[in-house]
Amino acid sequence: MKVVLATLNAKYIHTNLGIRYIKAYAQPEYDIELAEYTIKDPSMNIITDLYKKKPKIVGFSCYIWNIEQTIEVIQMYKKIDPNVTIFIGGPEVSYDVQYWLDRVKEVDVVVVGEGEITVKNLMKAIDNGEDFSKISGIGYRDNGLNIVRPQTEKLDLTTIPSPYRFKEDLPFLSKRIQYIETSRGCPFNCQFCLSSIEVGVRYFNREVIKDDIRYLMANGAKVFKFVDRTFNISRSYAMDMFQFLIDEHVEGTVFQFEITGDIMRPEVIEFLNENAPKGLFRFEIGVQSTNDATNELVMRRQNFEKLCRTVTLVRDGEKIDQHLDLIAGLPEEDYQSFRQTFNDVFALRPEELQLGFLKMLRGTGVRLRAHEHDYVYMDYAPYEVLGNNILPFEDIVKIKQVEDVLEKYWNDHRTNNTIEYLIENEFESPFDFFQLFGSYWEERGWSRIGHQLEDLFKRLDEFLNHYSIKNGKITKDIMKVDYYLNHKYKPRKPWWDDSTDNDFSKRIYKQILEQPEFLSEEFLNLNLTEKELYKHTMVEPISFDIEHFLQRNEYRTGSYAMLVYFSPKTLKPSFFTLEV
Ligand code: B12
Ligand code: SF4
Repeated sequence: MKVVLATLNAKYIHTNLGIRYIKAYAQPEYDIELAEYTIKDPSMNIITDLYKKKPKIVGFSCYIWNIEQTIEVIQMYKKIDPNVTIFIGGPEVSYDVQYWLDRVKEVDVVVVGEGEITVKNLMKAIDNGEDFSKISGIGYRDNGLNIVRPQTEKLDLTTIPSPYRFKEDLPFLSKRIQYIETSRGCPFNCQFCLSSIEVGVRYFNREVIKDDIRYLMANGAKVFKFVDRTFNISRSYAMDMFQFLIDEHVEGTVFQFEITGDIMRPEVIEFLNENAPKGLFRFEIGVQSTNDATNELVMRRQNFEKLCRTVTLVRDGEKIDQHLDLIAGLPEEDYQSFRQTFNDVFALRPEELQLGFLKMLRGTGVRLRAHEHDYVYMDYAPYEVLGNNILPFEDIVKIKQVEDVLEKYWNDHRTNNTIEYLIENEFESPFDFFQLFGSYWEERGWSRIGHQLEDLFKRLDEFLNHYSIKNGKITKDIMKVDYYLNHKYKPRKPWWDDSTDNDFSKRIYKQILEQPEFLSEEFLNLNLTEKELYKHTMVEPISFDIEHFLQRNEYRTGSYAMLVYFSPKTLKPSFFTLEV
């Protein structure tokens, strides 16, 4: 009996852990074949590939990112092989089972929740020619009636076999993300999240997981993401795992975690700041909203003060990158309140800040009570919110404009110094800067065209000219610093008047060669020959002392030259000042 479990991942780098667990659990009685595609693959290619495998049963793993295309694939596939039995499972179809049975007639069984035990039971039943009436955790049709049987058995995660040891995965371990689960379930009740529905938290066997991680690292895996709903619920469990990863990690590996910021103990972070190698860990912290009324409505208990303490400690430790998430469109969070949330969180200067828009996931409290806040949202996945009683669609569109420039300018860290200056000196708040810039960006039609890195500077400059900021000169110069932090060459079309730049740099180079003592000791220690000076440095006029700025974060204005040295070894720039 040939069984194939298929899925469409969001991108090639992702893998599907769910179908691997189901395969591992079905062995040795059943040997399931896995087939992974991506949502970019044409449905025709997917059905052609599946057809070649000649399965008797095909199971599809369904999530918000693949459901609509999966349905298309299922409907096409059933036409070419009407005798195949089709199961669907996964978080997207574990709720509203009646709806899926009614909508996708080509599907024979919908599996509800955890799939390991259920899929094995289904295969046994099919193998023995039995009907499905004794199997729990499924929805199916019987004489035209939809039957939905709730799940009764919970899997013992401490004895579950490893999903990481399949030979066919070996060639891909270094190229794809390895998802690791050390627990299932979440003790919190956030009403927009599917994980709030499952009751209780169950743990896997820690030592087995450690062995799996050792095996994966030894076979080339580099990027690991722990999919635990909140990794740090148990302090001792988290500490034990952190210690293991610090002790045994292979150079170049990265481990990402979803962390609940406010329950993280300071001593855990102090431990990580002291012991973790830089870049080994990356934290994702969902802040979502700082509005207390909103958090209360979605039953999210969050102590923002404690969360700030965690984020600040992590940031100051400079060991761990942090990614903070916000959700726009939550109940009672209007545009002004979201602006406040954004500013509260931006004040923490996370390396990455992501704006998401509320998705009314099937099964969640916000969806069940959508009428209480007059929600309108997309009928099909991703069920994104289009408005509610206090956030009209126009405001959602405006916030999307913020998201666009935030990604390009802040999250990519191309203009950090410029943004810091602008929000401190020119705009009322960080949100206002991103909003005004985002709206201008859209007006100019830039969201529809591609751009090179250099263009980002030109576009920011164009916006700032349009906005007539007070300190245009200094801002242009800070942009120069940001530019040379990432580029070795002068921009093709500079955003400043460069008509006298050539004469200026000739004069400065002459001065450097004749009187090097006017430069700092650090520069003199480089011992550059004349040839090296021309080859590895750039000179630009600048209206503030760049060394002073980099050391003290203060702008001492005047007439200066900025000398940038690009080390051929480290490829990193160093900045020097010359008063002119
Ligand atoms: C990895 C991940 C991603 C990856 C995608 C990975 C991939 N394969 O392509 C990325 C980062 C891209 C992602 C993005 C998003 N995600 Co996500 N993501 C996850 C995460 C963290 C892990 C999934 C996992 O491996 N779990 C562990 C496995 C073992 O559990 P499982 O997948 O549920 O599988 C079990 C059962 O569902 C079932 N099952 C699964 N497949 C099948 C198949 C068959 C045939 C059967 C019978 C049973 C079955 O059995 C499995 C074993 O018990 C989950 C949260 C979580 N911890 O589960 C969220 C989650 C799946 N994501 C979610 C959401 C909302 C999103 C986003 C919309 C968030 C956003 N930014 O707005 C985006 C959408 C992206 C897009 N392009 O549209 C929701 C799911 C909503 C849904 N209905 O699908 C989850 C559950 C988070 C949550 N708590 O709300 N995500
Ligand atoms: S948002 Fe996070 S903390 Fe809240 S229920 Fe979901 S996983 Fe748990």
